[in-house]
Amino acid sequence: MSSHPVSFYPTGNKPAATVTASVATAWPVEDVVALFDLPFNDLLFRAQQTHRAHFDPTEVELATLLSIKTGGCPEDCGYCPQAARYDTGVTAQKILPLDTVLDAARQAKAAGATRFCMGAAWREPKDRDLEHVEEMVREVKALGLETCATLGMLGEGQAEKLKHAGLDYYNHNLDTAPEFYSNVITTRDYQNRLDTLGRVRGAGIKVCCGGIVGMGESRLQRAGLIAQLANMKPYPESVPVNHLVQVEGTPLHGLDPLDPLEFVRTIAVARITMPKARVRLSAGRRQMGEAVQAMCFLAGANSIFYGDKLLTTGNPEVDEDQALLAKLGLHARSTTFDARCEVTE
Ligand code: SAM
Ligand code: DTB
Ligand code: SF4
Repeated sequence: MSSHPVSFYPTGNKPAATVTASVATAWPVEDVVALFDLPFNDLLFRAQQTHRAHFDPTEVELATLLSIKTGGCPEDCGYCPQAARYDTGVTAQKILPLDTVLDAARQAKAAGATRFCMGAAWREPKDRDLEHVEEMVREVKALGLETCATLGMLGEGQAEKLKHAGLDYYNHNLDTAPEFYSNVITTRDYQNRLDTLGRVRGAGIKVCCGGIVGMGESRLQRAGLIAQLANMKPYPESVPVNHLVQVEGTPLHGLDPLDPLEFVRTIAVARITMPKARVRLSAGRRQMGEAVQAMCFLAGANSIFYGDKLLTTGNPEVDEDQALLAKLGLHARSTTFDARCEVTE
């Protein structure tokens, strides 16, 4: 059993027989490591079995991202091109006007996306910023898209306002294991992130929470991140697994790249430990190539960011993604109602 404070390991969602006390861990980190250590084929077989028990294995969700407020962020996240303190060539911009956001949302819908995620380079939104975002959420939702926002830490009452505006998902990542966290970020701590996630849950908004791999963490630390996510009660409905996009000027630029098979393993372990979640193959696809992406789908990824840009960095072109999905016999999810993603246990 780990020596972390219990608040990092809330009671989890494994079958009751294996839960022996109210603080029992659904996925002790050593069980997660054991999954990572399986022979590759065994791990992928288990992930496929889990995936097929809960989802149509040929269906992939398409989520389009838009940076509604780019750059100039006061935080020091070591991977992020939008942190003002790093010289990355990203210039700070003001929040986008509503019309620009709605044009992008209409285009995303026309291209086949069902979810639209609005991202802002804030430590936390000010109330007057939030009012703009609430308006965006209301209008994007009215177009018939699922709405998601990622705006940084939320304060008292802010999640409720977003819920009232019609927000379906809030994205706030744990990013990495608690043990590795301070190597990457010092301007906010792990508990701050858990607090925001608690507010999101408390307001009845679905949780989109994942992390980044390839930041120099160990396998044990990758397992630690997955254990954190899987042990939330309930675990997140949506789990973005990002491969670090190395951006010149950020402290994490120049690291040795992660073995792509280790990335595939991370997806498989996320699928097995969070069977009903949408596991999103997120940042880093452009650098990955088709074969690695195909393995990620085999490992249980069933969502991607779709559109030629993430927030500030590139993503595969829409045509390329359409061709890849066709080549693999995958099809885009067509509805915004996802009963299987109602994670209740
Ligand atoms: N500012 C808000 C926050 O940090 O919560 C929202 C936007 S932030 C860019 C959202 C997430 O994008 C981060 O938590 C991180 O997981 C991911 N991200 C940022 N830069 C990345 C990079 N270079 N490679 C991979 N993922 C990245
Ligand atoms: C998430 O987990 N990944 C997305 C989204 N949530 C907001 C962001 C990826 C950002 C990659 C770097 C960039 O484009 O700036
Ligand atoms: Fe700011 Fe978010 Fe980037 Fe961190 S990840 S520097 S909080 S925009």
